Amino acid sequence: MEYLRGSKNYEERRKKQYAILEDYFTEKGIDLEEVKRILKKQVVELPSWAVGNSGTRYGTFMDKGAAVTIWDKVDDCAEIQRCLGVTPVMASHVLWDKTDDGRFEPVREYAEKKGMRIGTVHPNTFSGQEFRFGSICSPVAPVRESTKAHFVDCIRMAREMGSKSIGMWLADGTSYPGQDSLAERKHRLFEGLKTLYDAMDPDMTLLLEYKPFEPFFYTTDVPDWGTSFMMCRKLGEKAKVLVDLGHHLPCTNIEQIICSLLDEGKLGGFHFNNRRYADDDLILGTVNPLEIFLIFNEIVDANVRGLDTGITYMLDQSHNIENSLEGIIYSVMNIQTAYAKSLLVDRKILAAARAENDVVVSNMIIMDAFNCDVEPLLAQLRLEMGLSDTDPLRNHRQSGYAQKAAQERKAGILTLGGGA
Ligand code: PSV
Ligand code: MN
Repeated sequence: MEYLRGSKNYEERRKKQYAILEDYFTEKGIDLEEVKRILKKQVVELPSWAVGNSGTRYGTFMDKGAAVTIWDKVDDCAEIQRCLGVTPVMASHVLWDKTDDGRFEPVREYAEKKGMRIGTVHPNTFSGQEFRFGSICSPVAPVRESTKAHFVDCIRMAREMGSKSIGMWLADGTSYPGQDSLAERKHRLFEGLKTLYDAMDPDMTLLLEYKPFEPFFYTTDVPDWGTSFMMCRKLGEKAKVLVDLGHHLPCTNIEQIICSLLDEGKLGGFHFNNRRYADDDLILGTVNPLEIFLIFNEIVDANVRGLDTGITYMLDQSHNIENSLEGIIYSVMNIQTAYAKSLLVDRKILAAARAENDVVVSNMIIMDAFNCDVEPLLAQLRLEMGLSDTDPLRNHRQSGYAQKAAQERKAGILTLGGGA
């Protein structure tokens, strides 16, 4: 289907709109050159586990040509990068990213050939019979020991792939009161994480994820940002909190969590997804783009205050009814839209309004930026980045990549059941 964005007039209009935007923001003292410079530097890691056929625990709808092997996944991520220019990194999940001989240097070499590198490596502590009562928090000592050995092996894989970060999500928890000693589980948690932390190279970072429930429903061993923060603080400098948007209870104010973690120098990264209900993992920003904008607004605010944020941005999604590559491209576009808008907040006038406790105008200033149409700015950005089309989705659709993959690849399921 040819959407309006395909027409030549639309592109021409965009150029004129960009000139108007530039004029408007220059008058406000906001330099669009600087805004573009920041946007060009942003890097979003693509989840290897999102590009194949994946689904929910109820089933998987198949797309012909979806990635099956790790090599297909690198190819798909390189195609996404060709269209977006800000996604030269593929995050890896050791559960699904396998090589025939267990060696991972070839993955690094293959990725490099494709203009990509490997980002955050995610250990597996949830898929396997041994994890019935947890992994490092399990009351079963041999399971704790084999999980620690797995951690050490994950560091080897990360080294071989040239990755500098480990993304740790523990499925551990209990389902019933009385099932296990919560205090002992907390101690086991720290001991297990310490093994992982100590095995890391000095230039590696541990990103510790939290989640309030699932697959266990009475307690989760790392249920919230406070627990993750506490563990990271005890572990040391190289450990930081990973915020997966889906892992919050309804009404949680995520931007406030972001602000606090940034202020404490402990925000490590994001797993972005749509977050309508827990781990829904759908296209980011399709239901509540305001939330994404407000999160970026806190990041920009921290930067303006001189904090070194150094955040690892990742997607953690699993596309069920939409085509994966298209869902991912659209998600990154939504990230860029939110980031661009947050860079347009008139912070000088906002400070003045706040000084007068003018709550209505303060909010209006924020919303003015949110309501600004940044498409002409992003189109200009993509032109300057040398992308072959200002619309990444159109770029992908017109490339013939999907049709070629459908002809060349064998059909297969990457993940069985359970969305990411
Ligand atoms: C768990 O729900 C999670 O968010 C963790 O990041 C996992 O590693 C990922 O999804 C894939 O299952
Ligand atoms: Mn996640």
